[in-house]
Amino acid sequence: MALLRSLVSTLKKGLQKTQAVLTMDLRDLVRGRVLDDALIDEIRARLLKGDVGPKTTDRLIEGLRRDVKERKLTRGEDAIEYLKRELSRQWPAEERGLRRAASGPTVVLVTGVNGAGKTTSVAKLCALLRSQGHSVLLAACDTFRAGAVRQLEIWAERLGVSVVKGQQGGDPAAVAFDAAAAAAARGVDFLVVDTAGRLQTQDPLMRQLAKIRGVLARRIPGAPHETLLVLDATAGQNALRQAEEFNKALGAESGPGAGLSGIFLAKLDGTAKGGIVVAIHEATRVPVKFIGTGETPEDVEPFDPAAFVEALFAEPA
Ligand SMILES: Nc1nc2c(ncn2[C@@H]2O[C@H](COP(=O)(O)OP(=O)(O)O)[C@@H](O)[C@H]2O)c(=O)[nH]1
Ligand SMILES: [Mg+2]
Repeated sequence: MALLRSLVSTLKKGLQKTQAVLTMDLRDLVRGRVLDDALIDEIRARLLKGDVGPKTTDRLIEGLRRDVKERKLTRGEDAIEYLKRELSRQWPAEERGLRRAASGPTVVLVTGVNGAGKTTSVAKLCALLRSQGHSVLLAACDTFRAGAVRQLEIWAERLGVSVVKGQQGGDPAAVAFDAAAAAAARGVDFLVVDTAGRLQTQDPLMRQLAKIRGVLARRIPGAPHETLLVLDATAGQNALRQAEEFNKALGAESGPGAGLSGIFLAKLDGTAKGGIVVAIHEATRVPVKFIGTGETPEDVEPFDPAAFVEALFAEPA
């Protein structure tokens, strides 16, 4: 419980803006009122404003109306308890930790659009894994943007890990190949692969990503064990669309093991729309595995739905 409490307090920091809009608002809204149709309509508007998304919002509101009709809920405050309960239930006990290789290095491939927070999130994953006692090697596969390799190297120096890199403008798949070979030869626990920003609609770049995956798989059986999409939480419904489309472009429909295996939701500290976590999960079923709450490698948390919902609806301090 102490762990949960400390998680909740870190999350509360990251979710302050969301709380300001979604929760504090919601608590003020319902205080002392009867839970009638008019109030339910207002709650609905607040959920949409918090980016919980139309689909989830409709499901929640429908259930709320049903329970009110059956007289299970009567007071405005009951609505908060109901929403907390329903949102926690939305996440079954699915695997939210990193998938691991049965033997040899576990390969984590990180993708997403430009500026989403990929490189920073790679540093965060690295810091988290190092703090758990794992050895980590990084691959600088963003050969496109000038300064991208250097940015990763600076974090790597601070975190005390090595980076495999190539030529600026070179083939990122070649870097991936070298990195996989180095990871296998050195017997590291994790290889984390940073990549260039791409849009899910840019076919050549999506093919390049598929090529990187293929190269990793040839060198290390089962790799990449994780394909994480980094999303900018401040992008709201755009983030949701990216999740859906990257997942599809990576072959989610072609069977288990394809598609995305998880989401790293960055910049949760900068958004009033933390409800997007709920919407993304409902739309894609891809688990949010990590959240980013700041600009340093320490600003990362494994995603914990119970703590998340608790923080979302916590009374302001
Ligand atoms: N506030 C905040 N800023 C972040 C977070 N993650 C990344 N950033 C910032 O977002 C910007 C882009 O990050 P970067 O990792 O270079 O994105 P990339 O282009 O996807 O590799 C940088 O200014 C980062 O410091 C986060 O969780 N919170
Ligand atoms: Mg980058």
